[in-house]
Amino acid sequence: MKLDLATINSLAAHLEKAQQEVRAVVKITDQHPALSFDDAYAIQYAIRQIKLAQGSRLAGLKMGLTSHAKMKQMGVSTPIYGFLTDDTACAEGGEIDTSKLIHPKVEAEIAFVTKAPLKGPGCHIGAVLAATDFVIPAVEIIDSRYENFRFDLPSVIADNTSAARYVLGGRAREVGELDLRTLGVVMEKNGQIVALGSGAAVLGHPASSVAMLANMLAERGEEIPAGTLILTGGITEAIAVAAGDNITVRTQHLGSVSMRFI
Ligand code: OOG
Ligand code: MG
Repeated sequence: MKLDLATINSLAAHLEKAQQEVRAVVKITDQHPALSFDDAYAIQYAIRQIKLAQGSRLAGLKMGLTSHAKMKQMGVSTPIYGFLTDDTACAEGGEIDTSKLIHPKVEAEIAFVTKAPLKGPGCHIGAVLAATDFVIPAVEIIDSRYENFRFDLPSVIADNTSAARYVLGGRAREVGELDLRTLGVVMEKNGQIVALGSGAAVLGHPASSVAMLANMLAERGEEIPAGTLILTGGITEAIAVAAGDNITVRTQHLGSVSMRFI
């Protein structure tokens, strides 16, 4: 299906309003069952335009559903991408206000920052590693705007892949010193280990998530510019959080990222 521009803009405004009002809505494919991936990304780009017009700045890009743990949890099998804005960055060791979120969940991720542009098609791990300035551990706080966190792929793409907040922390390192596949990650909630995994959970190697992003963007004639922050996707399943919870993610060789939900 190819939605007309007015429908794309009104669905974008609808999802943006749900986020502003901290209110879950029915997934948009209930009303538009034939929504295509192209339509869904068009809605996501329209949300991006709304946010930029409101004064937010683009802070980076994200991949989602890149690990089997995440795909299994959400019942889908294709990675997707979205965008991050500067006003959703939260301080390491800081507090995150749950009253502004619907039903937040946390994900342990490895983030990349590029030093050269990456362009598909044909982008591969080698090109990504050569273009990487540094990697840094991250926690993404996702918050689907859909009731019960239930969606299909077109709905979640339109909803900017549930992006809500993110925290960078720990220690930035050059990739040459690290084996990102065997890098261990442990997530603790209130001192208890709730999830663990290693970098290979993300498409075999987190850099392949960045390569896939470059190749997906190429389909729209876009590239990843130098200096882009990219969250490569949750290594483990996402963990629900509520006010009072403390989260710490410890990533081997990269230190820890912590936050408290209030
Ligand atoms: C979609 C976003 C998934 C990740 O890291 O896999 C994501 C969702 O599960 O709500 O950000
Ligand atoms: Mg994520």
